[in-house]
Amino acid sequence: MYLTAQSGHSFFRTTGAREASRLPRFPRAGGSFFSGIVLTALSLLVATPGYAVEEPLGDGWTRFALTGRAYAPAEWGASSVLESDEFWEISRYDPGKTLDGDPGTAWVEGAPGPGIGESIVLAFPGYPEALGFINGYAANRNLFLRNHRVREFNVTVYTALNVDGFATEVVTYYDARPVGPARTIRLADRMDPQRVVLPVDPVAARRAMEEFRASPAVSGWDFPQARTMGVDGDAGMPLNFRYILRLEIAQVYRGSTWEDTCVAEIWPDWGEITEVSVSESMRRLVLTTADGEHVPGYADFEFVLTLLDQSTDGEWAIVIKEPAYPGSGRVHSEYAVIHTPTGQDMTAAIFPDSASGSSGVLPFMFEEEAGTTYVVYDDLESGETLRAPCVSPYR
Ligand SMILES: [Ca+2]
Repeated sequence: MYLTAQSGHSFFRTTGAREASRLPRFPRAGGSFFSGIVLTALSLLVATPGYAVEEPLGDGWTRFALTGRAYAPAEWGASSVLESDEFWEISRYDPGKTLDGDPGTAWVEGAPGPGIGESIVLAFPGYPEALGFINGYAANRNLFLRNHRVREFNVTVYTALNVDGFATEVVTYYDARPVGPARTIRLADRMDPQRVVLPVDPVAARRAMEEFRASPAVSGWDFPQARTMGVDGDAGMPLNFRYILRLEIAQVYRGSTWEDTCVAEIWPDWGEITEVSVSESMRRLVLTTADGEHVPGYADFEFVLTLLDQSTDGEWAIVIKEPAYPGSGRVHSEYAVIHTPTGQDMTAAIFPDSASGSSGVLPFMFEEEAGTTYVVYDDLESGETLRAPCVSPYR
């Protein structure tokens, strides 16, 4: 809608050893003055998906341009991405790969060398107590060791807002102010999941958000987007508030082969989830945290959701999915077991041996025993009532 020229990325970035061996589809920058003009024009027409174009606006404001999808717990972007010169498609190393529930895919920065100073940016509607990480290129041990892993991130927390509609078809823009200076977190050099506490604690972050909302700039509609649009509070335009975490690579564990730093997965630890509910549209699960924030749990826009049960800790939910658009070919109701912090449908992983997949079982409640959550289900073939342990995407 308010399309502005994106800066800060280039199709001609040198993107590490793996990339260097590939034939570029376009001449490199500087090779021809003319091609530079043509490609600059192209870059304005085609927004590159998955980029945080971070733009300082002065007066303490930074603007982020972030991508999202309905079922992800955060919106995302990155300062660079390997193989992002193919701008008509999303790179297989897009930062969104840290939010896909698949440890076999990763964000890979695209700067020369180990990517010190490159950043991944995540925007959350609530403030997580900690972040979960799967470090490195974790598809297998060999790839993990051959690529760099993150040793330290410098983390800056921002309070941010977006005037509803201040976006393109690809990115949403957030005007943000930092909550204090960047502070360092350290990750372990291992492939299995790790939990890292954030340098700004949830109490301080929420207080900063309250102050941000009440500040003269925000409450008086004197922030960059409002000034650009020439609107004030009387226009009745909704504001979307986010906590933005900017994770800048400060140090790496060196890989043996490639000069590429990778992160396979990042997910929010919301702390205690007190309630799982279905949104008014009936397409999403909404989680309520202990602090009363509402954060995304799961969404599938092809289905209407009904909540059957949730685990005591709110980490698991059973939903019935009924086709939202009858006649689209998907006529059967489905039962799904959802891991709510990551928004992942784990049904297939929990019932891998069922002859007809998830349609051969009827999960209906949770049980907890010795710290493990079990889903209780009817096996439609045998008629038995059985239970299976819930399998987290990261264990
Ligand atoms: Ca991944």
